[in-house]
Amino acid sequence: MTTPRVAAIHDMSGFGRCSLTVAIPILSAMGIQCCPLPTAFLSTHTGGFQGFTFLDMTDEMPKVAAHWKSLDLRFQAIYSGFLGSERQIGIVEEFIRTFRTPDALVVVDPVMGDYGKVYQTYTPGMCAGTARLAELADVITPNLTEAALLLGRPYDALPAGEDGYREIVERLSLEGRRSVVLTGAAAEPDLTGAVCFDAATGRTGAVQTKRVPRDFHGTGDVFASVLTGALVDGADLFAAARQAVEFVRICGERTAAEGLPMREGVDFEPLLGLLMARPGQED
Ligand code: PXL
Repeated sequence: MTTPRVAAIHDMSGFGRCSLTVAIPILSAMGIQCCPLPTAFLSTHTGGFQGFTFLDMTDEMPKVAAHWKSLDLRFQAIYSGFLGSERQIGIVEEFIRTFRTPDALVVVDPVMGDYGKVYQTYTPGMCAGTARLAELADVITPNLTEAALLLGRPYDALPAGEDGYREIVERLSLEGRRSVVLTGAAAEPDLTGAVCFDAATGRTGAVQTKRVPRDFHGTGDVFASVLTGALVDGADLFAAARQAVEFVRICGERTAAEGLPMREGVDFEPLLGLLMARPGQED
């Protein structure tokens, strides 16, 4: 069997563990070739650092896509995340239209914000564009902030609790046409995880684990990367979400024990070996 290939369209932040510095090692550990299409190069991510550099890669992206097309490259999945400009929305849409095949999976992580706040570099136009881009996805992985933006509702007015989260994922499914994995969704106070709608079966349900009582930067990227890898590996949506939920929990427990600052992300590198054995795979 040939090694599956994923086109990963995210920024590269040199320090802080998110986006490509998370997606490349995680997908590789899961036995998947990750082909990065960087949207921007930053010295650090934008959450908790001042004075970060930002090199916009917008002009480079169509050239990379054209070269890949000329090589007749095929991808088992296209996985997008943090974008660097409003113009990139159309470029990523075009990339999906060009490289999508009937068997390929399109995962759009509609990265826009967290904890009720939009990220510093995300303009209202980028948020509107992200919602449009997400319409092309087979699977989206919003957190609660991004779900509120996609639904056009105030963050504080979102329905809560498991029933509320079920309502959110069903509303975000575009009448059942796309799968939705809502992250950071706690069905009970001591738990956290995801609430999912699976377009393949029409089933909605919660995938929960013990909550680590601390927040970390970049866990959305760790989650979506494991989820994408597991889906490419043939897991169904709930099994893939279980693997992602458990890996993020284990990373969080280790990082909390070490007392790392939030902005450094989760200390996942020493745990990559677990992805070869896959926690939660038995579900
Ligand atoms: O984890 C999302 C993310 C990705 N990339 C960059 C970010 C953020 C969140 O702040 O700043 C550059």
